[in-house]
Amino acid sequence: LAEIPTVGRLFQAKQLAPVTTPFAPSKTLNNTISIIRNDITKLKIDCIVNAANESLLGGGGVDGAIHRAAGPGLVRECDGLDGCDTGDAKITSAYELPCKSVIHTVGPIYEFEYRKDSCRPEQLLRSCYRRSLEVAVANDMRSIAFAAISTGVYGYPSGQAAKAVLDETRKFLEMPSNIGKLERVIFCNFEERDMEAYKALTPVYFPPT
Ligand code: AR6
Repeated sequence: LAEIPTVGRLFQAKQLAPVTTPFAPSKTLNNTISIIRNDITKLKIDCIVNAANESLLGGGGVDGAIHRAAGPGLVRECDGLDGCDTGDAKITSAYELPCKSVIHTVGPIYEFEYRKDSCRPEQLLRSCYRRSLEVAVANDMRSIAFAAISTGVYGYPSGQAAKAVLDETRKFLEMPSNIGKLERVIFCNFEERDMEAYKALTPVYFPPT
């Protein structure tokens, strides 16, 4: 974990352009958040969050990469979970992965949910992150890394996703009952466009101190 820099450290090292933000700067919160570009299956932390589908039985993208790296034990355990609703999250062991547990969340299919109600994709994406963080805390996880849920084949625009994710995460970490529970929350991106979105938006939600 010490090798993964937090935004607290990055903001100290770099002079950032002034940001307009309604959020108070917090050294503690900034030392909790990391933005990295990596293969999430390589992270030696407590838990990683998979962008699954409602069946929980595997698929392409990061889901495929996680199942391949974990080995067949993972799909056997997932098979016993009776699927997962969109916006919810369930935890399993990590099998051959270097992390301890995997949290599987199901993000919204952007266009499908948007057609029902334009607010639904954001509500469901926020719910994915909130539920994953709740499940992590309930299972005594101290460090968690998120793949960029829904921004691949499910089509959620990167910038809009990053806004909802950072806002929901800040709110979660600030709740009195959650303070001190998570040592590190890592946003583990794969695509440059997600990195750009997080780099631009993190100082708004976690302003430099
Ligand atoms: N590590 C980190 N991020 C990754 C990795 C990796 N190894 N591989 C891909 N990504 P997606 P979704 C990024 O499509 O949009 C599956 O078939 C990827 O570049 O994996 O939520 C499921 O079974 C993108 O930025 O998930 C579902 O059916 C992000 O992970 C469906 O896809 C999410 O892209 C879920 O779609």
